[in-house]
Amino acid sequence: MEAQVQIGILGVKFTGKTTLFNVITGAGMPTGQGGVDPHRAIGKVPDPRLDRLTDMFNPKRKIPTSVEWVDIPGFQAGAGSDGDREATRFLEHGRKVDAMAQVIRCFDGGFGTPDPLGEWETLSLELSLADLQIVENRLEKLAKEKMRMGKVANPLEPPMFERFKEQLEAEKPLRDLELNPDETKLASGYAFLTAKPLIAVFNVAEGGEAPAEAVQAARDAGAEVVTLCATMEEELAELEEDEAAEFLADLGIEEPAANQMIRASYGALNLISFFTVGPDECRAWPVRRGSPAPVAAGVIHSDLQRGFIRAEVTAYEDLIAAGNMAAAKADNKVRLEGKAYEVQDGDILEIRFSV
Ligand SMILES: Nc1nc2c(ncn2[C@@H]2O[C@H](COP(=O)(O)OP(=O)(O)OP(=O)(O)O)[C@@H](O)[C@H]2O)c(=O)[nH]1
Ligand SMILES: [Mg+2]
Repeated sequence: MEAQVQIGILGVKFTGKTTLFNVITGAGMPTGQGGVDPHRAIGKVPDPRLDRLTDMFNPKRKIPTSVEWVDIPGFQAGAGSDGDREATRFLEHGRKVDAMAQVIRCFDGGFGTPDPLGEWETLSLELSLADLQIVENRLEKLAKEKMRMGKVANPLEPPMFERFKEQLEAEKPLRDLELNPDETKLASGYAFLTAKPLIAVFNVAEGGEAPAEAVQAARDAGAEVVTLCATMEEELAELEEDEAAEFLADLGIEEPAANQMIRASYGALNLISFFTVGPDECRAWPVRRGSPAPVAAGVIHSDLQRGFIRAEVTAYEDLIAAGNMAAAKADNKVRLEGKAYEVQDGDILEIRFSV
């Protein structure tokens, strides 16, 4: 099965990326040895609401949303600027994912004094330089085009790329810029790294804390922030469920790493979940917050978007309160919504369509 969302795990060498990847996916890849190619694994997104719906409808299949995690080998500082192919490979992998999670070392582990703020700034700089190079190339091409033809094909482009250049030269990410829909479309073709949603993962020593200034820097750049201890969670994964819960509580950890990572990813990507239910399957689907019903229908199948007529919508809480779908209908909790309806987190949808 194809995952609907791809998250890249990246950062400086030896920060615990593969350890975290193993914790999240159970993939059991060797740690402490770098490598050249990324590891990939699909992780299911746990959602107690889907469990509850499955209990109610007793379907043949329960299908949670899935995320593909891509564990990208670490990079060394200064990699992007010297044009070294090997060293900049992580940038290419980064371009292909929907969001990036930067793992930052806050533990010693024999690798020397941690420098979380330094690591954060180093990656930001690498990403900015890579984007700047694309922007400058584009501006150069546009200038030539203007010289040759007397004008550029798309007059939107020169001012937009000039703005991008200014932003990047001021060491600010492109995600901070407000773009109009035409510009958004234009920019999306370039897969700019600093425009991608970002998660800062502070990998701390057992009981440790992420330094406030590094957390602030990440927040200022619009990143979601996660703090965890990857090696401890690795041990946790070997325990039985109730033992693990006790261990978590003892350590004052509210949420295991995998859930934190998924929640942060959904936050960074601005995703919500909606559900489809029935005797065959109960299934969770991701969609961008603020999406109208036909777009959500399109996540299920393009035919459903193309032929969208109406959506039957029941809020998860209403269905649970009513006890079953028939009772929810009798309570007028099953609404008929049209094309403009904005899908809400937890909505249960039944799409009426005709193609
Ligand atoms: N003390 C401590 N060690 C850790 C922690 N997380 C990872 N390590 C150790 O750090 C070493 C490197 O971990 P990896 O997960 O391989 O690091 P990586 O970021 O994938 O490294 P590259 O792929 O080479 O960039 C391993 O020996 C881990 O056991 C942690 O939270 N605390
Ligand atoms: Mg690794």
